[in-house]
Amino acid sequence: MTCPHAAAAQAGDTVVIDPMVGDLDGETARIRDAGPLARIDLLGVPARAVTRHADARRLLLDPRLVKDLDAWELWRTGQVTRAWPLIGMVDAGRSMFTVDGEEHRRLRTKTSQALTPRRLEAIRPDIEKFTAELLDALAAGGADGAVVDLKAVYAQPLPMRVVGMLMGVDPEANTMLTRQYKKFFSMLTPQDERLALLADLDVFYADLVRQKTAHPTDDLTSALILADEGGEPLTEEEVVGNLKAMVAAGHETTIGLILNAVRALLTHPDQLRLVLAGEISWEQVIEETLRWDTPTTHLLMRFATEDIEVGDQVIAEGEGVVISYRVIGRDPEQHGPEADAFDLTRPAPIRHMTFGHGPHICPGAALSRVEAGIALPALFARFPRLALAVPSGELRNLPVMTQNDLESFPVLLND
Ligand code: STR
Repeated sequence: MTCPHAAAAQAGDTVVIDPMVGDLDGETARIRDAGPLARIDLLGVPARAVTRHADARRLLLDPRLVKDLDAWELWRTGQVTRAWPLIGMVDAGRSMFTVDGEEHRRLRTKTSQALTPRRLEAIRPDIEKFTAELLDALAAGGADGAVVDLKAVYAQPLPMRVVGMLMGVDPEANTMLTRQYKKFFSMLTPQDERLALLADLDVFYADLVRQKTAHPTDDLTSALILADEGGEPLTEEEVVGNLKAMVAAGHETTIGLILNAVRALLTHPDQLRLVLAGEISWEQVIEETLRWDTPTTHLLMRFATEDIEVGDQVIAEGEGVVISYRVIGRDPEQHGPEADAFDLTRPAPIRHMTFGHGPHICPGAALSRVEAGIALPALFARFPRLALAVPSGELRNLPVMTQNDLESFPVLLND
Protein backbone atom coordinates (compact mmCIF):
# COMPACT_ATOMS: atom_id res chain seq x y z
CA MET A 1 0.00 0.00 0.00
CA THR A 2 1.28 3.46 -0.75
CA CYS A 3 1.36 6.00 1.99
CA PRO A 4 -0.77 9.05 1.11
CA HIS A 5 2.24 11.30 1.54
CA ALA A 6 4.53 9.20 -0.62
CA ALA A 7 4.39 11.83 -3.31
CA ALA A 8 5.46 14.72 -1.05
CA ALA A 9 9.04 15.56 -1.93
CA GLN A 10 11.60 16.15 0.79
CA ALA A 11 14.02 19.05 0.50
CA GLY A 12 16.90 17.85 -1.66
CA ASP A 13 14.91 15.23 -3.60
CA THR A 14 14.56 15.59 -7.34
CA VAL A 15 11.04 16.30 -8.57
CA VAL A 16 10.45 14.67 -11.94
CA ILE A 17 8.20 17.05 -13.88
CA ASP A 18 5.26 15.18 -15.43
CA PRO A 19 5.08 15.85 -19.18
CA MET A 20 1.39 14.91 -19.15
CA VAL A 21 0.60 17.46 -16.39
CA GLY A 22 -1.71 15.00 -14.67
CA ASP A 23 -1.82 16.86 -11.33
CA LEU A 24 -0.57 20.43 -11.53
CA ASP A 25 -1.59 21.42 -7.99
CA GLY A 26 0.06 18.32 -6.52
CA GLU A 27 3.23 18.94 -8.50
CA THR A 28 3.29 22.63 -7.53
CA ALA A 29 3.15 21.60 -3.85
CA ARG A 30 5.85 18.94 -4.28
CA ILE A 31 8.24 21.43 -5.87
CA ARG A 32 7.59 23.92 -3.08
CA ASP A 33 8.31 21.17 -0.51
CA ALA A 34 11.59 20.39 -2.27
CA GLY A 35 12.93 23.74 -1.07
CA PRO A 36 13.94 27.18 -2.38
CA LEU A 37 16.29 25.73 -4.98
CA ALA A 38 14.53 22.52 -5.92
CA ARG A 39 16.20 19.90 -8.06
CA ILE A 40 13.92 19.10 -10.97
CA ASP A 41 14.14 16.73 -13.90
CA LEU A 42 12.84 17.90 -17.27
CA LEU A 43 12.59 14.80 -19.48
CA GLY A 44 15.91 13.48 -18.21
CA VAL A 45 17.61 16.89 -18.05
CA PRO A 46 18.43 18.14 -14.53
CA ALA A 47 17.89 21.78 -13.54
CA ARG A 48 17.43 23.93 -10.43
CA ALA A 49 14.02 25.50 -9.87
CA VAL A 50 13.72 28.82 -8.02
CA THR A 51 10.56 28.46 -5.92
CA ARG A 52 10.52 31.46 -3.54
CA HIS A 53 9.42 34.99 -4.40
CA ALA A 54 12.26 36.79 -2.61
CA ASP A 55 14.97 34.60 -4.18
CA ALA A 56 13.50 35.04 -7.66
CA ARG A 57 13.39 38.80 -7.18
CA ARG A 58 17.08 38.85 -6.40
CA LEU A 59 18.22 36.26 -8.96
CA LEU A 60 16.34 37.93 -11.83
CA LEU A 61 18.56 40.98 -11.27
CA ASP A 62 21.76 38.94 -10.97
CA PRO A 63 24.04 39.39 -14.01
CA ARG A 64 25.73 36.07 -13.26
CA LEU A 65 22.59 34.33 -14.55
CA VAL A 66 22.42 34.62 -18.34
CA LYS A 67 20.27 33.47 -21.23
CA ASP A 68 23.24 32.50 -23.43
CA LEU A 69 22.94 28.76 -24.14
CA ASP A 70 26.70 28.39 -24.38
CA ALA A 71 26.89 29.06 -20.64
CA TRP A 72 25.02 25.77 -20.07
CA GLU A 73 27.39 22.95 -19.32
CA LEU A 74 24.97 20.22 -20.50
CA TRP A 75 24.71 22.00 -23.87
CA ARG A 76 28.43 22.77 -24.21
CA THR A 77 29.34 19.16 -23.57
CA GLY A 78 26.72 17.81 -25.98
CA GLN A 79 24.62 16.09 -23.30
CA VAL A 80 21.65 18.24 -24.32
CA THR A 81 21.04 18.54 -28.07
CA ARG A 82 18.21 19.58 -30.37
CA ALA A 83 16.74 16.12 -29.78
CA TRP A 84 15.52 17.32 -26.34
CA PRO A 85 11.81 18.13 -26.65
CA LEU A 86 12.15 21.39 -24.67
CA ILE A 87 15.06 22.78 -26.68
CA GLY A 88 12.73 25.16 -28.55
CA MET A 89 12.03 26.92 -25.26
CA VAL A 90 15.66 28.03 -24.90
CA ASP A 91 17.17 27.85 -28.40
CA ALA A 92 14.63 30.22 -29.96
CA GLY A 93 16.88 32.35 -32.20
CA ARG A 94 18.44 35.72 -31.43
CA SER A 95 15.84 38.06 -29.90
CA MET A 96 15.04 40.08 -26.79
CA PHE A 97 14.13 36.72 -25.19
CA THR A 98 17.60 35.18 -25.58
CA VAL A 99 20.09 38.05 -25.20
CA ASP A 100 21.21 40.06 -22.13
CA GLY A 101 22.88 43.36 -21.29
CA GLU A 102 23.29 46.30 -23.65
CA GLU A 103 22.38 44.19 -26.71
CA HIS A 104 19.17 43.17 -24.98
CA ARG A 105 18.22 46.81 -24.48
CA ARG A 106 18.78 47.44 -28.19
CA LEU A 107 16.58 44.48 -29.13
CA ARG A 108 13.78 45.30 -26.72
CA THR A 109 13.29 49.09 -26.62
CA LYS A 110 10.87 49.50 -29.51
CA THR A 111 8.69 46.64 -28.35
CA SER A 112 8.35 47.92 -24.80
CA GLN A 113 7.65 51.44 -26.11
CA ALA A 114 4.86 50.10 -28.34
CA LEU A 115 3.19 48.34 -25.41
CA THR A 116 2.92 51.06 -22.77
CA PRO A 117 -0.52 51.54 -21.19
CA ARG A 118 -0.82 54.89 -23.00
CA ARG A 119 -0.05 53.44 -26.45
CA LEU A 120 -2.43 50.56 -25.79
CA GLU A 121 -5.38 52.91 -25.31
CA ALA A 122 -5.33 53.36 -29.09
CA ILE A 123 -6.14 49.69 -29.73
CA ARG A 124 -8.74 49.29 -26.98
CA PRO A 125 -11.63 49.79 -29.48
CA ASP A 126 -10.22 47.03 -31.69
CA ILE A 127 -10.03 44.65 -28.74
CA GLU A 128 -13.60 45.55 -27.79
CA LYS A 129 -14.74 44.86 -31.33
CA PHE A 130 -13.00 41.45 -31.48
CA THR A 131 -14.50 40.59 -28.09
CA ALA A 132 -18.03 41.50 -29.24
CA GLU A 133 -17.63 39.35 -32.37
CA LEU A 134 -16.39 36.40 -30.35
CA LEU A 135 -19.25 36.75 -27.86
CA ASP A 136 -21.66 36.45 -30.79
CA ALA A 137 -19.84 33.30 -31.92
CA LEU A 138 -20.10 31.96 -28.39
CA ALA A 139 -23.83 32.73 -28.25
CA ALA A 140 -24.32 30.92 -31.56
CA GLY A 141 -22.30 27.88 -30.43
CA GLY A 142 -24.08 27.69 -27.08
CA ALA A 143 -27.61 28.40 -28.30
CA ASP A 144 -30.50 26.25 -27.02
CA GLY A 145 -28.56 24.83 -24.13
CA ALA A 146 -25.74 23.36 -26.22
CA VAL A 147 -22.35 22.83 -24.56
CA VAL A 148 -19.77 25.16 -26.10
CA ASP A 149 -15.98 25.24 -25.67
CA LEU A 150 -15.09 28.60 -24.14
CA LYS A 151 -11.44 28.01 -25.00
CA ALA A 152 -11.80 27.23 -28.70
CA VAL A 153 -14.49 29.84 -29.36
CA TYR A 154 -13.49 32.73 -27.07
CA ALA A 155 -10.30 32.63 -24.97
CA GLN A 156 -8.04 31.28 -27.71
CA PRO A 157 -8.95 33.41 -30.76
CA LEU A 158 -8.90 36.77 -28.96
CA PRO A 159 -5.19 36.99 -28.02
CA MET A 160 -4.09 35.75 -31.45
CA ARG A 161 -6.20 38.39 -33.20
CA VAL A 162 -4.82 41.11 -30.97
CA VAL A 163 -1.14 40.18 -31.21
CA GLY A 164 -1.54 39.42 -34.92
CA MET A 165 -2.99 42.88 -35.51
CA LEU A 166 -0.20 44.53 -33.52
CA MET A 167 2.51 42.69 -35.43
CA GLY A 168 0.85 43.07 -38.84
CA VAL A 169 0.18 39.35 -39.40
CA ASP A 170 -2.49 38.56 -42.01
CA PRO A 171 -5.56 37.38 -40.00
CA GLU A 172 -5.90 34.53 -42.51
CA ALA A 173 -2.78 33.04 -40.88
CA ASN A 174 -4.26 32.93 -37.37
CA THR A 175 -5.66 29.40 -37.68
CA MET A 176 -2.35 28.04 -38.95
CA LEU A 177 -0.41 29.82 -36.18
CA THR A 178 -2.76 28.55 -33.46
CA ARG A 179 -2.40 24.99 -34.76
CA GLN A 180 1.39 25.22 -35.02
CA TYR A 181 1.88 26.64 -31.51
CA LYS A 182 -0.41 24.02 -30.03
CA LYS A 183 1.77 21.39 -31.69
CA PHE A 184 4.98 23.16 -30.61
CA PHE A 185 4.03 23.20 -26.92
CA SER A 186 2.51 19.69 -26.74
CA MET A 187 4.79 16.97 -25.41
CA LEU A 188 2.88 14.46 -27.54
CA THR A 189 4.43 15.95 -30.68
CA PRO A 190 7.43 13.92 -31.88
CA GLN A 191 10.61 16.02 -31.80
CA ASP A 192 11.30 15.77 -35.55
CA GLU A 193 7.83 17.22 -36.21
CA ARG A 194 8.45 20.00 -33.68
CA LEU A 195 11.75 20.97 -35.32
CA ALA A 196 10.09 20.87 -38.75
CA LEU A 197 7.24 23.15 -37.69
CA LEU A 198 9.68 25.61 -36.11
CA ALA A 199 11.54 25.73 -39.41
CA ASP A 200 8.24 26.34 -41.25
CA LEU A 201 7.40 29.16 -38.83
CA ASP A 202 10.83 30.73 -39.43
CA VAL A 203 10.08 30.76 -43.16
CA PHE A 204 6.64 32.30 -42.53
CA TYR A 205 8.09 35.06 -40.32
CA ALA A 206 11.03 35.77 -42.63
CA ASP A 207 8.53 36.22 -45.51
CA LEU A 208 6.51 38.62 -43.39
CA VAL A 209 9.62 40.64 -42.51
CA ARG A 210 10.62 40.90 -46.20
CA GLN A 211 7.10 42.01 -47.09
CA LYS A 212 7.13 44.70 -44.37
CA THR A 213 10.61 45.80 -45.43
CA ALA A 214 9.31 46.40 -48.96
CA HIS A 215 6.00 47.94 -47.82
CA PRO A 216 6.19 49.22 -44.24
CA THR A 217 2.81 49.72 -42.57
CA ASP A 218 1.59 50.91 -39.21
CA ASP A 219 2.53 47.87 -37.14
CA LEU A 220 5.23 46.82 -34.71
CA THR A 221 7.02 44.57 -37.21
CA SER A 222 7.50 47.55 -39.56
CA ALA A 223 8.67 49.67 -36.62
CA LEU A 224 11.22 47.01 -35.65
CA ILE A 225 12.62 47.02 -39.18
CA LEU A 226 13.12 50.79 -39.39
CA ALA A 227 16.38 52.11 -37.97
CA ASP A 228 16.26 54.68 -35.17
CA GLU A 229 18.06 57.93 -35.78
CA GLY A 230 21.73 57.17 -35.40
CA GLY A 231 20.93 53.67 -34.11
CA GLU A 232 21.93 50.31 -35.53
CA PRO A 233 18.92 48.75 -37.28
CA LEU A 234 17.95 45.25 -36.16
CA THR A 235 19.04 42.47 -38.51
CA GLU A 236 16.43 40.32 -40.25
CA GLU A 237 17.23 37.48 -37.84
CA GLU A 238 16.65 39.80 -34.88
CA VAL A 239 13.33 41.11 -36.22
CA VAL A 240 12.19 37.54 -36.92
CA GLY A 241 13.27 36.50 -33.43
CA ASN A 242 11.33 39.32 -31.78
CA LEU A 243 8.30 38.74 -34.00
CA LYS A 244 8.07 35.06 -33.13
CA ALA A 245 8.64 35.74 -29.44
CA MET A 246 5.80 38.29 -29.48
CA VAL A 247 3.36 36.04 -31.33
CA ALA A 248 4.17 32.94 -29.24
CA ALA A 249 4.08 34.77 -25.91
CA GLY A 250 1.20 37.12 -26.72
CA HIS A 251 -0.97 34.26 -27.89
CA GLU A 252 -0.26 31.46 -25.46
CA THR A 253 -0.11 33.18 -22.07
CA THR A 254 -3.24 35.34 -22.34
CA ILE A 255 -5.40 32.29 -23.13
CA GLY A 256 -4.29 30.92 -19.78
CA LEU A 257 -5.03 34.16 -17.95
CA ILE A 258 -8.59 34.38 -19.29
CA LEU A 259 -9.47 30.71 -18.77
CA ASN A 260 -7.85 30.46 -15.34
CA ALA A 261 -9.81 33.51 -14.18
CA VAL A 262 -13.10 32.06 -15.46
CA ARG A 263 -12.34 28.71 -13.84
CA ALA A 264 -11.45 30.34 -10.51
CA LEU A 265 -14.67 32.40 -10.53
CA LEU A 266 -16.94 29.51 -11.51
CA THR A 267 -15.47 27.30 -8.80
CA HIS A 268 -15.73 30.07 -6.16
CA PRO A 269 -19.35 31.19 -6.62
CA ASP A 270 -19.42 33.30 -3.44
CA GLN A 271 -16.55 35.37 -4.77
CA LEU A 272 -18.07 35.57 -8.25
CA ARG A 273 -21.19 37.01 -6.62
CA LEU A 274 -19.11 39.80 -5.04
CA VAL A 275 -17.56 40.56 -8.42
CA LEU A 276 -20.91 40.66 -10.22
CA ALA A 277 -22.29 42.90 -7.46
CA GLY A 278 -19.45 45.34 -8.14
CA GLU A 279 -17.91 44.87 -4.70
CA ILE A 280 -14.66 43.50 -6.13
CA SER A 281 -12.96 44.92 -9.20
CA TRP A 282 -12.05 42.99 -12.33
CA GLU A 283 -8.54 44.26 -11.79
CA GLN A 284 -8.45 42.36 -8.49
CA VAL A 285 -9.78 39.24 -10.24
CA ILE A 286 -6.99 39.48 -12.81
CA GLU A 287 -4.22 40.06 -10.26
CA GLU A 288 -5.35 37.26 -7.94
CA THR A 289 -5.63 34.88 -10.90
CA LEU A 290 -2.14 35.87 -12.03
CA ARG A 291 -0.80 35.04 -8.56
CA TRP A 292 -2.77 31.88 -7.83
CA ASP A 293 -2.87 30.14 -11.19
CA THR A 294 -0.06 31.56 -13.34
CA PRO A 295 -0.29 31.06 -17.12
CA THR A 296 3.43 30.27 -17.18
CA THR A 297 4.22 27.26 -15.00
CA HIS A 298 8.00 27.26 -15.46
CA LEU A 299 10.17 29.72 -17.37
CA LEU A 300 13.13 28.06 -19.10
CA MET A 301 15.99 28.89 -18.63
CA ARG A 302 18.95 30.87 -17.38
CA PHE A 303 22.51 29.61 -16.86
CA ALA A 304 24.99 30.35 -14.09
CA THR A 305 28.29 31.84 -15.23
CA GLU A 306 29.69 31.43 -11.67
CA ASP A 307 28.67 29.59 -8.50
CA ILE A 308 25.75 31.51 -6.96
CA GLU A 309 24.67 31.03 -3.35
CA VAL A 310 20.98 30.78 -2.56
CA GLY A 311 20.50 30.39 1.18
CA ASP A 312 22.56 27.37 2.20
CA GLN A 313 22.64 25.99 -1.32
CA VAL A 314 24.62 26.78 -4.46
CA ILE A 315 23.71 27.04 -8.11
CA ALA A 316 26.88 25.64 -9.66
CA GLU A 317 28.58 27.37 -12.58
CA GLY A 318 27.08 25.95 -15.78
CA GLU A 319 23.81 24.78 -14.20
CA GLY A 320 20.42 25.56 -15.73
CA VAL A 321 17.97 27.58 -13.65
CA VAL A 322 14.20 27.53 -14.12
CA ILE A 323 11.92 30.16 -12.59
CA SER A 324 8.89 28.23 -11.33
CA TYR A 325 6.30 30.99 -11.40
CA ARG A 326 3.35 28.86 -10.35
CA VAL A 327 5.21 27.76 -7.21
CA ILE A 328 6.37 31.32 -6.55
CA GLY A 329 2.76 32.56 -6.66
CA ARG A 330 1.98 30.13 -3.83
CA ASP A 331 4.89 31.23 -1.60
CA PRO A 332 3.55 31.64 1.98
CA GLU A 333 6.45 33.96 2.87
CA GLN A 334 5.19 36.41 0.27
CA HIS A 335 1.44 35.78 0.34
CA GLY A 336 0.79 34.44 3.83
CA PRO A 337 -0.27 31.07 5.25
CA GLU A 338 -3.34 31.02 2.99
CA ALA A 339 -1.25 31.31 -0.19
CA ASP A 340 -2.96 28.25 -1.67
CA ALA A 341 -6.40 29.86 -1.41
CA PHE A 342 -7.97 31.88 -4.23
CA ASP A 343 -9.10 34.91 -2.28
CA LEU A 344 -10.29 38.07 -3.97
CA THR A 345 -10.52 39.84 -0.62
CA ARG A 346 -6.73 39.90 -0.26
CA PRO A 347 -5.50 43.48 0.25
CA ALA A 348 -4.62 45.17 -3.04
CA PRO A 349 -2.16 45.51 -4.61
CA ILE A 350 -1.30 41.82 -4.72
CA ARG A 351 2.47 41.72 -4.99
CA HIS A 352 2.94 38.75 -7.30
CA MET A 353 5.83 38.22 -9.71
CA THR A 354 4.02 36.48 -12.52
CA PHE A 355 5.36 38.81 -15.22
CA GLY A 356 8.92 38.32 -14.00
CA HIS A 357 11.27 41.00 -12.74
CA GLY A 358 14.31 42.88 -13.97
CA PRO A 359 15.43 43.56 -17.53
CA HIS A 360 13.40 40.70 -19.08
CA ILE A 361 10.15 41.56 -17.26
CA CYS A 362 7.23 40.78 -19.57
CA PRO A 363 6.89 43.61 -22.11
CA GLY A 364 3.32 42.47 -22.80
CA ALA A 365 2.09 42.72 -19.21
CA ALA A 366 -0.05 45.82 -19.81
CA LEU A 367 -1.45 44.33 -23.02
CA SER A 368 -2.54 41.13 -21.30
CA ARG A 369 -4.21 43.16 -18.54
CA VAL A 370 -6.10 45.22 -21.13
CA GLU A 371 -7.21 42.06 -22.99
CA ALA A 372 -8.37 40.24 -19.87
CA GLY A 373 -9.83 43.48 -18.51
CA ILE A 374 -12.10 43.63 -21.56
CA ALA A 375 -12.75 39.92 -22.18
CA LEU A 376 -13.71 38.92 -18.61
CA PRO A 377 -16.30 41.60 -17.74
CA ALA A 378 -17.79 41.40 -21.25
CA LEU A 379 -18.22 37.63 -20.91
CA PHE A 380 -19.97 37.82 -17.53
CA ALA A 381 -22.06 40.85 -18.54
CA ARG A 382 -23.46 38.91 -21.48
CA PHE A 383 -23.71 35.52 -19.72
CA PRO A 384 -24.06 36.17 -15.97
CA ARG A 385 -25.29 32.59 -15.40
CA LEU A 386 -22.34 31.03 -17.27
CA ALA A 387 -21.58 27.58 -15.80
CA LEU A 388 -19.13 24.76 -16.29
CA ALA A 389 -20.67 21.91 -18.28
CA VAL A 390 -18.48 19.31 -16.51
CA PRO A 391 -17.30 18.99 -12.89
CA SER A 392 -14.24 21.28 -12.50
CA GLY A 393 -12.11 18.24 -11.59
CA GLU A 394 -12.62 16.98 -15.12
CA LEU A 395 -10.90 19.97 -16.74
CA ARG A 396 -7.57 18.63 -17.99
CA ASN A 397 -4.30 20.40 -18.61
CA LEU A 398 -2.73 19.90 -22.00
CA PRO A 399 0.51 17.89 -21.95
CA VAL A 400 2.60 21.08 -21.87
CA MET A 401 5.40 21.31 -19.31
CA THR A 402 6.03 25.05 -19.24
CA GLN A 403 2.57 26.55 -19.79
CA ASN A 404 -0.59 26.17 -17.72
CA ASP A 405 -3.02 25.54 -20.54
CA LEU A 406 -6.32 23.64 -20.50
CA GLU A 407 -7.34 21.11 -23.12
CA SER A 408 -10.85 22.59 -23.44
CA PHE A 409 -13.36 24.47 -21.30
CA PRO A 410 -16.92 23.21 -21.85
CA VAL A 411 -19.56 25.64 -20.61
CA LEU A 412 -23.31 26.21 -20.60
CA LEU A 413 -24.30 29.81 -21.26
CA ASN A 414 -27.67 29.60 -19.44
CA ASP A 415 -28.87 32.78 -21.13
C1 STR B 1 8.32 29.89 -28.10
C2 STR B 1 8.99 29.47 -29.38
C3 STR B 1 9.51 30.62 -30.16
O1 STR B 1 9.56 30.58 -31.38
C4 STR B 1 9.91 31.78 -29.45
C5 STR B 1 9.79 31.91 -28.08
C6 STR B 1 10.36 33.07 -27.40
C7 STR B 1 9.41 33.67 -26.39
C8 STR B 1 8.87 32.62 -25.43
C9 STR B 1 8.20 31.49 -26.21
C10 STR B 1 9.15 30.85 -27.22
C11 STR B 1 7.55 30.49 -25.26
C12 STR B 1 6.61 31.14 -24.24
C13 STR B 1 7.30 32.26 -23.49
C14 STR B 1 7.84 33.24 -24.51
C15 STR B 1 8.21 34.44 -23.69
C16 STR B 1 7.11 34.53 -22.66
C17 STR B 1 6.36 33.19 -22.71
C18 STR B 1 8.38 31.70 -22.58
C19 STR B 1 10.27 30.07 -26.54
C20 STR B 1 5.97 32.76 -21.33
O2 STR B 1 5.43 31.72 -21.11
C21 STR B 1 6.25 33.66 -20.19
